[in-house]
Amino acid sequence: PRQINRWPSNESSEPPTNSPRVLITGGLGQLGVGLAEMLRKQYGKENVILSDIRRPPAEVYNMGPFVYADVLDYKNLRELVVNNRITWLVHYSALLSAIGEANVALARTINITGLHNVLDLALENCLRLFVPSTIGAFGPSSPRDPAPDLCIQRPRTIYGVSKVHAELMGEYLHHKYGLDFRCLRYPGVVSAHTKPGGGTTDYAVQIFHDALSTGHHECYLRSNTRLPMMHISDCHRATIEFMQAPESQLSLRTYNIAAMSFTPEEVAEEIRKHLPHLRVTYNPDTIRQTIADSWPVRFDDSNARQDWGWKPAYGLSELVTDMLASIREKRT
Ligand code: AKB
Repeated sequence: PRQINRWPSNESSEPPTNSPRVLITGGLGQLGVGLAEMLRKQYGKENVILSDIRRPPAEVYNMGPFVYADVLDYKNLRELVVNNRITWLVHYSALLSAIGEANVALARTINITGLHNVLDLALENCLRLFVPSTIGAFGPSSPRDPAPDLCIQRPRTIYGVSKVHAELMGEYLHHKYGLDFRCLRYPGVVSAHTKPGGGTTDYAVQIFHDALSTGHHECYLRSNTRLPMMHISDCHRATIEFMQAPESQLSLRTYNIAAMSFTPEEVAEEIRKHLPHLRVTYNPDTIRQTIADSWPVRFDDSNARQDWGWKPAYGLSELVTDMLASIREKRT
């Protein structure tokens, strides 16, 4: 680490103001804008800064503060944290599973070097640091149904390897220096307003758009490939509730969170209750099918439920109803 500033060991080491000052990296991916929106409702618009290396659409500028931040540029990050009195850092910048396999060197740089930068920054500035992990942090030798929080993790993707590395580095720095590191393993996240980019679970978003546009979805996974999934608002709520949980309630620093598991055929069947003419054809692609086959089909999230009260609101039927309504609303 570049510099370590130790935390006082008691819980009075909360941020100095009532409201945290939050910086979100990789803010223009699938999750950043929605999380910022939810955090801003609780903590005020000015206390949540979204960042990315891309220029955002006008509506993102209008929603609240947006800044340029490159996770590979330590000085840029440090300047942002210091100048804006940041106390919480949400690190969403990463290359996902499928795109990572096509760009291994870049994935290694963004997902590992970028992580080292935010870990150092968090240590130096006593930040509470949230880093998402994923079902992708498990591999073919992990228990699949369900995968518990603690078990064998030998992922076969650079994305998975980088996420196991993140879990271990964060936990190590927590135990050695008291870093307030918090990590949730997300399932595939299903959202209407933002598209995922380069993941193995992306079909679970695309199928809704196809159902409402052409009525035909060509799926790159086999019909019976079961994966853990979650509605985006549950994902945001889990993240915020976990960030707000008192340290004394956390028996772990990395938790699985679950909501539902489904196969392409099951989600298609549920969509057909609203759109009976949906046609799905299956054309599995080797890379994504192999990745999906190595991931858990279900998460055991009993520790998250017990320690800090995690409970999802959306099951499959609620998710499908909401997705179709939200996409329709956006199109009109
Ligand atoms: C991906 O498919 O790569 C991501 C994930 C499950 O982490 N959505």
